[in-house]
Amino acid sequence: MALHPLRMRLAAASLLTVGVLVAATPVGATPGVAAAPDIPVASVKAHLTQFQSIAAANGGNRAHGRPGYKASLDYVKGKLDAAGFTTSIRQFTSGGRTGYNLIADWPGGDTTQVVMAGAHLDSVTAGPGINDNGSGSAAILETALAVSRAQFKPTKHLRFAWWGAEELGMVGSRNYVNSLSLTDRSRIDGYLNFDMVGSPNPGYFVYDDDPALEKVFKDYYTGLGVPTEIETEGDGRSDHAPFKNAGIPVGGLFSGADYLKTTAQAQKWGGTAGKAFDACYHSSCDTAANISTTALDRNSDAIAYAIWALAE
Ligand code: DTR
Ligand code: CA
Ligand code: ZN
Ligand code: ZN
Repeated sequence: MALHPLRMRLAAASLLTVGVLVAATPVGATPGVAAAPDIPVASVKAHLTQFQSIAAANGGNRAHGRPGYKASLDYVKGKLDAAGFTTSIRQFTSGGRTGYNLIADWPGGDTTQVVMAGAHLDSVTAGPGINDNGSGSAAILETALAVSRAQFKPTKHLRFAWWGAEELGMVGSRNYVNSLSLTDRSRIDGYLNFDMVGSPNPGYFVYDDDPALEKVFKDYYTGLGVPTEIETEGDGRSDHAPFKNAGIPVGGLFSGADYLKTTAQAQKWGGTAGKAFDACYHSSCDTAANISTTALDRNSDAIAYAIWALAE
């Protein structure tokens, strides 16, 4: 096994400074700032496989008020509990059916400065909802698990959320925001939303609602050399809207729904011009095959980058 150069430097540094706490800083990194991990896309896809199986075992969907929704929630909660998160299920009612949000807090950090990331976990009734929104749900789940693996100790407090009944009009996220006191709302520094981040004919769209949050994602993509555009496919059409309406800064990523990719977009991003970003949007074919691994990987890594940068 070859020693990683950073580990070699760490080993050398600790030999030279016995009894003194030192940390080697990788070239190009800021001292005292932990680097965000690379999120393993295979692990994100493994969660998608689980969501697909859950839908298959529950009438083909994971929709609000159906058994596939609660099974999805229990799967995510089990992973988070095992990783050391403090989880809570918040119940609400919509259309005569019980809905559930899952909130997961990472212990520690300043709870008057909360960095929050969320994704809706419900599908439409037409299908298993793997891109919409197994993708965002799995990407933030794996980021949360990476926080635990790294035993990340950020200055700010980290909170993750999986929303119910987004497809009925952002019911779960609105219910959550309404449940917060004005003080608790003011403690949320920023809310990041991830709804459709693995579209099969992807675009790379960044929410432009808040300049500071927008910049973090743009910086990540600039580093990758991948151009981005401002998200315009239905502004406010996802769970960031209730937060924004409550005066909380919001940001997020999106890889496109039923709008068609233009020729200019296909030139810069690849894929097929004249075809929808997600031709299986809200359809039974939104399965595990309806995912661009590249988009899912880039967006998952961008989420981790943003969480690390904003929380530190
Ligand atoms: N509301 C989403 C799909 C959607 C459409 N436009 C946007 C823009 C930003 C995020 C998501 C969306 C859904 O069907 O769940
Ligand atoms: Ca990755
Ligand atoms: Zn949808
Ligand atoms: Zn969605």
